[in-house]
Amino acid sequence: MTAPRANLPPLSLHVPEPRFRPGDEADFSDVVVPPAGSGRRPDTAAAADSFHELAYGLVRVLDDMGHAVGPWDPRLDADAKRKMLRSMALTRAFDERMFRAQRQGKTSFYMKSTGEEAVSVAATMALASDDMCFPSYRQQGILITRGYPLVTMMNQIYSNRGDPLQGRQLPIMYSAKDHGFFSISGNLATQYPQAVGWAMASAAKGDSRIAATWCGEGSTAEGDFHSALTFATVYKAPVILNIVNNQWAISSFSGFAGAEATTFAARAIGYGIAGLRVDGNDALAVYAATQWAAERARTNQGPTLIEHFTYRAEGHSTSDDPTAYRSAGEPNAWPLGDPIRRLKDHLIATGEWDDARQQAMDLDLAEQVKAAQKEAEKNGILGHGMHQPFETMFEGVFEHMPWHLKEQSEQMMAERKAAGI
Ligand SMILES: Cc1ncc(C[n+]2csc(CCOP(=O)(O)OP(=O)(O)O)c2C)c(N)n1
Ligand SMILES: [Mg+2]
Repeated sequence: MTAPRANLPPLSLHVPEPRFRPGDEADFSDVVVPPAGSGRRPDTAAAADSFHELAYGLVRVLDDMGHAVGPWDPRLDADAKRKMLRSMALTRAFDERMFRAQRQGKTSFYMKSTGEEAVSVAATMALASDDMCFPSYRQQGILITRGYPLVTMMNQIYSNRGDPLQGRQLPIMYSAKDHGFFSISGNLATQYPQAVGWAMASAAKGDSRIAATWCGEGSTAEGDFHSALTFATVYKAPVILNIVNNQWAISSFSGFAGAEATTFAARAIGYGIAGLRVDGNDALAVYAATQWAAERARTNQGPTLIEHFTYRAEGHSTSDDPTAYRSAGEPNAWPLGDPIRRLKDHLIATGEWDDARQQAMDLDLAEQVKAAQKEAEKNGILGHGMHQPFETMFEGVFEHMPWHLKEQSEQMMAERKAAGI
């Protein structure tokens, strides 16, 4: 090693450090939360470089009194808002039940979306039912909003006889082509280039369907994220690129993906893509932003990148213990509140809902989830025998099974027979 030059300061690296660790008091008073209704809503035909400030602001509709205000208010009727509330509450009830099922040993793994329900549910409501979604593992609200059977979701989680994926995917990594829900992959951010490619194909065929994709803020550090943005901007692909900034990537805080330097929505600017930063716990803002981005995509204005500023209120997965690395006070100190409570308060403030109806709804949803679980468990749970024929492990990859797989499958069956199993 050559000696450093004495007349220059030694170089050093900046290593990000989260602000609060276990035992610290969480204080988010310096997080800038602009008043609801304060940001402008450009025309959907406006050039992407004419509203850069929206990548640094925060689109918000619901104010502290529960009123919907400003140019982004999507002016939904009460029925649509009640459906939105119900789908978010159902997603939470489903998460609660499946989390417990994992703790009871009925499945090996589960991931909740607590606190982030608006990001999947409200966005799905703003899309057409045949638009194609390329989610990460934390947007189960898409399937729930589109009415996918809860029993089938649970069958997948239990990897049982009713699992349409025959136990070959990790629990919660659903795939539902007929519900416009692309197979979830454990490899972070692969869904981004896939969504852009699908959107490009849709346009190349002269179709009218658009694509939407979601990834976590941590996943934006993947190369796939950046190559997807390049393709999206070059070809003006009809795609909505969602970043769910829930502050954490397992135990790594958002600073490791670049959050100390700028916003995630600002990634859009370097690519010449329309960028919006949205209050992800405000279901009406998520709806409005998605509707705006969908209109841009449908009218060939190109892609929109939306950062949903939110907070992962619980652990990363059932394999995680967040008390080991973050302050226990963070979820409560988080300034944007809870998405379900905020929409509920809004509906009550406008006289379209009340506490008694909320309670009845929660009871009804809990019963619905419980009944679905009972049904799914008839098809088997973890550790209670083999739920799929052994040879299925070789099937489903190739349209016609190649000779070497046939050979391996036959060998396995012969060995099992010889061993008397
Ligand atoms: C390519 C790749 N690298 C690492 C992992 C391990 N891993 C799984 S989830 C995760 C954190 C992702 O965080 P984020 O993108 O913020 O999404 P969130 O879990 O917060 O929704 C990591 C590192 C992986 N699955 N794939
Ligand atoms: Mg995250």
